[in-house]
Amino acid sequence: MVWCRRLLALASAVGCALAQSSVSYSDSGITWQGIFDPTYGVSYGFVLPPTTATGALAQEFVAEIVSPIANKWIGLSVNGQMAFDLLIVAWPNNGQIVYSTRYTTDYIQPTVYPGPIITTLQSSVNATSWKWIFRCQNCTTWSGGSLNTANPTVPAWVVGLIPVDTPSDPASNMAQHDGFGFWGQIWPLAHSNDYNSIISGGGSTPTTTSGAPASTSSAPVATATPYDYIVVGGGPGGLVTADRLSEALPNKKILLLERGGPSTAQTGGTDVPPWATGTNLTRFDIPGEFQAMFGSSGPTYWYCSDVTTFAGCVIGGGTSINGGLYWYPNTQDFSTARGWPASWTNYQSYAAKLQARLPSTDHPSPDGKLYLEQTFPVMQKLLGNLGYSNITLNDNVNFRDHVYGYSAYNFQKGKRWGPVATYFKTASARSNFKVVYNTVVASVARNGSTITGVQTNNPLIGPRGFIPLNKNGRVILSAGSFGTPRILFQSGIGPADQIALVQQSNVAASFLPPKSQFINLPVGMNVQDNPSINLMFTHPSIDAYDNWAPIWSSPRPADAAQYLKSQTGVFASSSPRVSFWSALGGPDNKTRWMQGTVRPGFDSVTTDYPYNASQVFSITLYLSTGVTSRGRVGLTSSALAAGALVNPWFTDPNDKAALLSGINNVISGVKQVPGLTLITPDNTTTVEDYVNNYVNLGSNHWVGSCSIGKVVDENTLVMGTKNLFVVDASIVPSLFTGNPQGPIMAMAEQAVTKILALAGGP
Ligand code: 6FA
Repeated sequence: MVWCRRLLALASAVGCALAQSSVSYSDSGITWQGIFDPTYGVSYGFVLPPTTATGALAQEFVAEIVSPIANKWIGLSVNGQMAFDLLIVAWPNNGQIVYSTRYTTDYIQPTVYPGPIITTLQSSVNATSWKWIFRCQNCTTWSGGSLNTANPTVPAWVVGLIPVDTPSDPASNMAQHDGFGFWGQIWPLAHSNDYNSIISGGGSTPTTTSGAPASTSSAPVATATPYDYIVVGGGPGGLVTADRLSEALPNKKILLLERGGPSTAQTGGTDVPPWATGTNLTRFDIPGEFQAMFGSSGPTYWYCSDVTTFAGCVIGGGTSINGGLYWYPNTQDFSTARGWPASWTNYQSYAAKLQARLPSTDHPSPDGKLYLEQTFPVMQKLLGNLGYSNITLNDNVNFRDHVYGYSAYNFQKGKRWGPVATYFKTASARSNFKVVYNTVVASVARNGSTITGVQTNNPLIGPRGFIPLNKNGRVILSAGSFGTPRILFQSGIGPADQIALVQQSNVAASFLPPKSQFINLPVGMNVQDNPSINLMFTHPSIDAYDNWAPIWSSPRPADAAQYLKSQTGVFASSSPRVSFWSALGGPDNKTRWMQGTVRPGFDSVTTDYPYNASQVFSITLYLSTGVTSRGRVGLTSSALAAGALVNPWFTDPNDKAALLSGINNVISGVKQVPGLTLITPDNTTTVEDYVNNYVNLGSNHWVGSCSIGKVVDENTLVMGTKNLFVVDASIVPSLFTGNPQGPIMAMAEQAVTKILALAGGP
């Protein structure tokens, strides 16, 4: 089995930010330079020989791994890479530690690598944890690589929760790891004049770890800076919130914690496609690289590794990796009919604030021209015949029945723009604002209903990663529809079954408050996501743009050159070109809206027809506002991954019936457009069967897991707490009319205004 392609790309990304750096700590009588990872509860430490060492002694180190027993195997990558790096794997078996050094030249199962000599200096295995202290000789050079201890480097750890195939065999195969991470190892501080004593067994006192390492002396300790507001998560909700807080409260300290790293060049991102080498145009900056986000170009480190659906885990959250479709909110988006409290319906001034900061465009190329627009005239014929009108969609936000127009984006200057180039930029310029990357918030610490701080995996910013609040301070969770519920569960807030899962995790359980302080709220319930169906067509006029396949490594030269020269052309836009809406009746007499998004190319074609792949385009039909189906999100594994527990699509058959009628209506117009052929579904599949058997109905627009009125009150305060707020998609009680990032930012503008106005804050 493979380990993980992501190691390579992440190492370079983390190298820019190094948010979690090693610190000095003591364990077993040895002073280590290393880190504590609270997600899996593991300490990793190193000691180097004195700086005066020469010869063989200069080519070795001593290291330790201290892990909860729940981790079945652990790996270290000395330089943070998968291929051409020295890898060390270890696991407990029958009271002993079994280990080997490994190596690979590709992203496949690493095999045993014979050069290094490992000697166990100390090991212990008990019911709750295991510890391994070892000497690694001939470990600073290997085939094609070396460890340079003169400077800090970025090693990586991996954790496997599934036992290796043959635990007694040091050469055993293992499945892909369940978690991984990087840190900045400050090697120059790892040298020890006691090294000779350590390798001969002196300078250390054998100990047996009891309980999770998080509660032992093995966790590094740093001093804490308290903050007035801690915002967790740098997606659209968090960025608008952090910016407005730092603007309104110049004398208060605002901290933004983001679990991912940089994205666009403005944020320190350096992930530039090969055709743009030498520029600062990263994959996150170039809208036309959107389709390459889905993995055709290799590692996909920008997605949250522990969320079982697509979710962005870099600064900007979803807005840094999404298609950029951007709709201003309309009246029904914030209506009481859609679950909003009456105090929220006056949304227009907040939408206006958003529009002033981040206007939309339906002509994303700065030269004002439209590119790759062949789908527009085809859709004009198809939808025109069906009674649709052509409008400028964001100029007519309340007109959403039988309308179509050019897709609107939040791109500017030919680049992805969104909340990162606006709200985050202004916040970052303020001295009262600080952002820390690569820092996962596991939980909030609380004393009953009062939050006292946040527990992170970053020991550099607080003792064992803990960051306290100032008096009257507040925490705002903006970790998204999956991330925020997980933090709440790990803080003892949510349904009993989810907190019970946290209690089963050694490390996470150690941060829970006493049972008497658990708060039972329907966190994770009431979830919605647009059910969506793709239809694929061909038309002789269409340019399928090679189905976007070469856009990362070998795009069409003229388009690449044009973009590099002036950020104009095809690459100034993501893939969608046309958007449309209509209102649908349902068997239950409720109105549901349907949105359509049209783009050249396709995801997959299933057809008995011969078809010309260079002429394919797709229409995605989503059921939008008015959807009545609901699902549930929560913890999906013992490693506390997050995902859907109950899929939210078509739990009400009336939703399916409504969408089916909308699909049939669009298909009914096909025959009237010369040259237009529906290829998926083809004429061997009925539309009904196609919809019934559709595998992934999701749209990545999840809302509702901390719905306003159910989990948070009308000030977005988590019920039962005094100073914990949520501002992200999770508080949205019902799906918006269009793709959600615009209304989410307008929501955040309103939420932060309410939070600032609420008495009792800092
Ligand atoms: N929405 C649109 O309006 N238009 C689109 O074109 C569109 N396309 C997509 C799309 O193509 C994909 C693949 C995805 C995944 C989403 C799309 N969306 C689109 C939806 C839109 O991006 C989301 O609805 C929107 O970003 C949700 O905003 P939130 O603020 O609620 O949450 P995010 O997930 O964006 O951000 C959460 C942040 O918190 C991330 O930066 C994450 O790294 C961070 N975080 C999570 N857990 C954390 C933790 N424990 N500690 C610290 N940080 C954490």
